[in-house]
Amino acid sequence: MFCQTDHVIDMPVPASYNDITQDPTLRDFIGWVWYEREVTVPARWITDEGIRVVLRVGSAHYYSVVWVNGVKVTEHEGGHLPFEAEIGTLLRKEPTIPCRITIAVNNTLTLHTLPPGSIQYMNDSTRYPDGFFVQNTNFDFYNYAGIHRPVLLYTTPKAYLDDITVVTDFKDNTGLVRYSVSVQGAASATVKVTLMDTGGHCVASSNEPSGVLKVADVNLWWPYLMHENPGYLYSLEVRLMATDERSTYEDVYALPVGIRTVNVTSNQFLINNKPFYFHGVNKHEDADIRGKGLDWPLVVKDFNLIKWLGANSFRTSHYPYAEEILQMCDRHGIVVIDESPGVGIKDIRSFGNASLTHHLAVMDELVRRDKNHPSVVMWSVANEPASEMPPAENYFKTLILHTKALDPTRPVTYITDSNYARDKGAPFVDVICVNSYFSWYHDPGHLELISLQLNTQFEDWYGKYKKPIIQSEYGADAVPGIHNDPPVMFTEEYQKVVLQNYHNMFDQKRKKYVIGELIWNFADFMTTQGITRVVGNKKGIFTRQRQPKAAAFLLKERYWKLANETGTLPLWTKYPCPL
Ligand code: BDP
Repeated sequence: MFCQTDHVIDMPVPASYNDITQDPTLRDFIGWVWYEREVTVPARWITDEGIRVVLRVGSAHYYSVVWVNGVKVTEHEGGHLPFEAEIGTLLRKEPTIPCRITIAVNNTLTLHTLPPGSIQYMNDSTRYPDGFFVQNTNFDFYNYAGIHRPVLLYTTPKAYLDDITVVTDFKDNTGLVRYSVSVQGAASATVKVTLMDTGGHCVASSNEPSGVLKVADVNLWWPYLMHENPGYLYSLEVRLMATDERSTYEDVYALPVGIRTVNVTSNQFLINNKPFYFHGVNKHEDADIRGKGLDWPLVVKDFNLIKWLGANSFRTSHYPYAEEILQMCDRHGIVVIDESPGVGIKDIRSFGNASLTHHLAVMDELVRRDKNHPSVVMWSVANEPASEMPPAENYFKTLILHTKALDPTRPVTYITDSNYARDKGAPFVDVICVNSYFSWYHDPGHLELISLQLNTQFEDWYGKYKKPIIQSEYGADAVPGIHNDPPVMFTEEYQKVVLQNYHNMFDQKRKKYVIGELIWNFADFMTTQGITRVVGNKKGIFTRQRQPKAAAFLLKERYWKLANETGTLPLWTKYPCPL
């Protein structure tokens, strides 16, 4: 039984709740918030017992409990991945009243959540009121909360397609699509799979729930700027038929399939056996007003900016992004390093069994969600953990081996800022990803040191591990419109010169073993308040409103030069449509 509270406000979904009102306590709120709405479902969903009704939450940050008509249907831990519950029986219990969906969401982070955090009570009553506490975290973005992605009701037949796994390969001109279909709710079923090209023509088919489809004259999936026609997607139509004593069920799912391979050597990253150089960005799900809520105009704007920049890739720093974004990457050929929310693991207590068990479960959810995206070419299990701490060795060995077992087809990494000699997890990764901020956090103001220090960084890591290296973050804050020549920190000029110095060294090393460069950051983003942040982190090459700073033009010039040198430009760049 629920009582209506006296303080109920309108709250959009999807959106973070923090920046929607003028209420400072809601902006910085820690604890439970409650969402509720009533929906009327089609009558057939109630009368037809052969229909499964599913409630799907795209993501809610951080811990969620879900009720339907006052009955608890599920709980979920973790802020960036979807979860579901079957609710058909509850609708049928009270068919005359609308369906009431209640979701309680708690954003508290503890030592065992991902990302971790801690609640600190301030007990000095001369300085703090009774019960005063703060949420401490070790990551540099605002802990936006609420229901961040769409909440959907959908139906399937009682016998349904539960999962599809696709792994692709090719030999000469023939594409190979290894697939397996998992079915639920039927003792026996027939499955028919048909692979269609973009013209809707069947190119291969089978009547088995698993097998290998052969595609003659295959159109491979290529990254943007590596091929004239990037992001080619076939469609795998999977059709399930099952019968029981009552009825016949038919479930159909169309999965976009990009046929491509990924391999890593000691100094190269290969897509379809050709060297791929990551020239891209790190992003955040972050914007004015909606915080981390999915926002289609913003998503499309960002893809336009990525393509304008000549970027071919991004990392989902520092958590899994909305699957709608990955679908866009598949279609546009934007390559993704898919990162777990393992950011800010700095406290030794966050390396224990409770944390590891949860981290493994998050990798299960992430791989299950994203395994079929051709754009995803590597998993990143964490960002800048305290990888020099002794427990990091066992933690990352377990985590990386687990992820490889879940998905043997993709390389696995984590992002380090640790010293090469002390890093405990590096032996287990396939690609070394290093973040460094020379002339910013180290030797601030000393631009002249970048090339020496960056050279040392690369030689040390490569010398010890003989694995390809991505510069997974580098950059400098620039407050837009602030200028100084000679460059000083926080000006647009300084940000540019930091980038130029890094680029000079990348150009020396990319012929050898450096396989990528990802700027920190694509756009300015919100952080917790602190003395080093002026309304957020300003390392974006675009402002938070997506306007370019001087560095954006520098990067654009470089990325298009790299594209011209290493890739094949898409047809539209040669024959642009008139605006
Ligand atoms: C890096 C972190 C990133 C921060 C960045 C910065 O990975 O999350 O935002 O530093 O301080 O170390 O700008």
